[in-house]
Amino acid sequence: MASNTTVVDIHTHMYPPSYVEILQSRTAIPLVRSFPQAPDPRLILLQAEAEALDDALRDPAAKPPGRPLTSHYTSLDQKIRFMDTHRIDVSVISLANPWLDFLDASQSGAFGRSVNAEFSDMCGRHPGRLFFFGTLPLTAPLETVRGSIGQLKHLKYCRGVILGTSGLGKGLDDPDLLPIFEAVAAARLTVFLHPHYGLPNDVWGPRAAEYGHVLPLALGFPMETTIAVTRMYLAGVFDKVRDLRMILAHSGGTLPFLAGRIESCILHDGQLVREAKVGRGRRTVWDVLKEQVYLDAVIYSDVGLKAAIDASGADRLMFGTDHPFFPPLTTDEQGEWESVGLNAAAVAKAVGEGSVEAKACMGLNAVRILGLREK
Ligand code: 5CU
Repeated sequence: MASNTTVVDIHTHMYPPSYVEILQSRTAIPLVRSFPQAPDPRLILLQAEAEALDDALRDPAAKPPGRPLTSHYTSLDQKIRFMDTHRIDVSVISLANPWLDFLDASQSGAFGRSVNAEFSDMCGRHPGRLFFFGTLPLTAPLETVRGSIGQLKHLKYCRGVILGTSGLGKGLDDPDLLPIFEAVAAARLTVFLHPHYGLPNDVWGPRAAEYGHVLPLALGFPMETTIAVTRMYLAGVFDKVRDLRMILAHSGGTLPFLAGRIESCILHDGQLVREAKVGRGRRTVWDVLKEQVYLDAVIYSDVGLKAAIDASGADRLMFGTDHPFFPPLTTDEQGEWESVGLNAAAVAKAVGEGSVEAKACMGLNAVRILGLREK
């Protein structure tokens, strides 16, 4: 990876031990469970893993569900070691999915406060090397969520909030979410939008179990992000909250590729035209992509990355690793990860190794956009 420039990883997760404890106490997904057929406890997160979980609970010879919960998910020392191995100068860490989405309203406010404090404390142990995106207790009452935004605004190393696509349960075009977007924007916190729910299991067909996690992760996650942001756009959220700034995970899902089609469908929609929603002065999806959206560079190929750069601009792309997900399967986890190398190589191939744009995407954009040099 580039050694003569600042490298910032803005897409890198952790589950602190207090969160793992909650997952260990659960009987429904998301959960952590040990199985006799696997050496490490298993982290089972996705609805697409439910059937494999049932199989493994019934039959000790069945393949273990989910993924191994290694120290890469939970240990701060391991995060720093990973950064050192990959010559990453700064990481903006975030709680991994599904955040606090599954917690009861009576629990989520207090737990959110403590997990945000835990992230803040981890950053404080490595000043200048670690920043974080906080987590909002979206199942709690609005005043509690507002309180959490107030907390995050004053935490020295916090640079935004990580958000899933479910919002308050009805998605991100829900009018009841507007006060939260407004409060986040007013606190100058950037939203890092990340998928978790994918698409309904039946989309993957009766042979899905033969294909591992490929379909939900490669296609379900990006489509989820694409749909969530398109719904926000159609509901006018970006116009209503002009100061809202969002980083979209996985280079915006398929948004850079599909923005033209979304635009054409809007222009040719009889209902929208009749309701005068397609008039002059309308900000297009392209405008929003260039003015209110940033994209991470977690797309593993220069082809997708070029589309992302064309859509949002090389000054709005930010490198990420998705650590601790996608570890190497056949080489030492303490060595270099192929998944990280693929994303770095995609940047070099898309804009030229060592170019001004490459330095921007690998780190300088993140420093500027997230204010990583601000005291
Ligand atoms: O492998 C996976 O399931 C995941 C996940 O759940 N979240 C993520 O950010 N990347 C991969």
